[in-house]
Amino acid sequence: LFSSVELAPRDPILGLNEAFGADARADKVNLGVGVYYDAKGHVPLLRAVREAEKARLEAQLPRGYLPIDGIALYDAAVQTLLFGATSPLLADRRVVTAQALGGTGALKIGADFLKRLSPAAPVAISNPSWENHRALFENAGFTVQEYPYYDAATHGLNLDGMLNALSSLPAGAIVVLHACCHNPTGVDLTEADWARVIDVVRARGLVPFLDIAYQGFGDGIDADAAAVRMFADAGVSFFVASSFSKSFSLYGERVGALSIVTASHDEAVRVQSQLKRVIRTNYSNPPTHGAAVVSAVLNHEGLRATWEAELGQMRERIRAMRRGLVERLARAGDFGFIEDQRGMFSYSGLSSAQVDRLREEFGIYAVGTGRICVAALNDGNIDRVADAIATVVA
Ligand code: PLP
Ligand code: TYF
Repeated sequence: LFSSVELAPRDPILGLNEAFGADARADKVNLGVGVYYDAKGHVPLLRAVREAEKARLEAQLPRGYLPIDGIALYDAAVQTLLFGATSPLLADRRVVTAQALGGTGALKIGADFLKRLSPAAPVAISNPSWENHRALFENAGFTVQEYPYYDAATHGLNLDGMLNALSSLPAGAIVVLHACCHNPTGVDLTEADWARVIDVVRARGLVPFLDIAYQGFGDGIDADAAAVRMFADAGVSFFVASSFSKSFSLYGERVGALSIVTASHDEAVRVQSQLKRVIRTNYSNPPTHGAAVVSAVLNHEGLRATWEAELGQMRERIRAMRRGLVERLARAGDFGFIEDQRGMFSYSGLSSAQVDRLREEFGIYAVGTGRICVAALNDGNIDRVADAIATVVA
């Protein structure tokens, strides 16, 4: 049966993790995978999470099935975080939200749903994008193309290239957009840039699919949702895949959501019924623990304040590391763009040969494209990392 099965290539990022694990050097540094580490180099267990988990454990709850679209209070909390508590879309009940298996699971059920709705639509993702975007939409049966995004010469956004490409897409094309903290570049659109993208989306009749996996890691919870809220105000129908993997440090619990903005409550009811059908045939219903914890935190004033403070500390620590790296690299060149980039990642501009040298000579692991996870830097490794980068770019 399996004699002709070929060996699949490793995920370039998760494969790097395996190589890092096997490296015996004590001073190795993993700047590969997109995970937030605290100042001591550990994946944090947030205090808000710990307190909510303790209460849940003590309550000794039964383990029944959740509804197909998850915990209702969780879905409502997701909507408030994304669209804002006073959004008229929520008052009009035009948004359908389903708890999903992380941001990845949200993209997957969104892609499957769209395939039923618009089977022939092309999908456009940014160049570059998170590797899984292409794979997820191709696996759902779509043809995936790219729109220009990153400008290597300026380490910034190629807005004209992006707008031109979007303007030439056919009506109904699906456009995957990183709402904030772009993975892998760290380069985001300004609100003025978003306004221009929204103009094209409206004029061409495109279908926006926003991916927001790092809300709160850029400039704050509300500031990072600016694009989502601008699309909401624009009166278009669109999709949002969101994740709490990073913002709650709950990677392995698989906590995310898909939200679909529709034109009316009547539409929302019909869309919800079809989305539930997609979920049923994928995994019946989602797991309880992670979403129950997030819901308990977001719906409790004290725990929510604790979480917001902890998220703020993570955000500020990343920004301090960006600043620290730029300062330490000043002798090797102008790396000021690293401080302008947002979220966990930076496209450092390092070549694949320089990334190889970092790994082989210094035990510092980065993605071959030059992407580094700034959230893996700390006071104990930043000098070594800066020295090593200065050496390989010299
Ligand atoms: N989308 C982007 C852009 C990401 O970087 C990630 C990160 O893993 C995800 C989605 C998926 O997140 P999750 O781990 O919640 O599936
Ligand atoms: O880009 C990253 O590093 C994170 C983690 O297949 C990740 O988004 C990487 C690859 C993958 C799943 C998650």
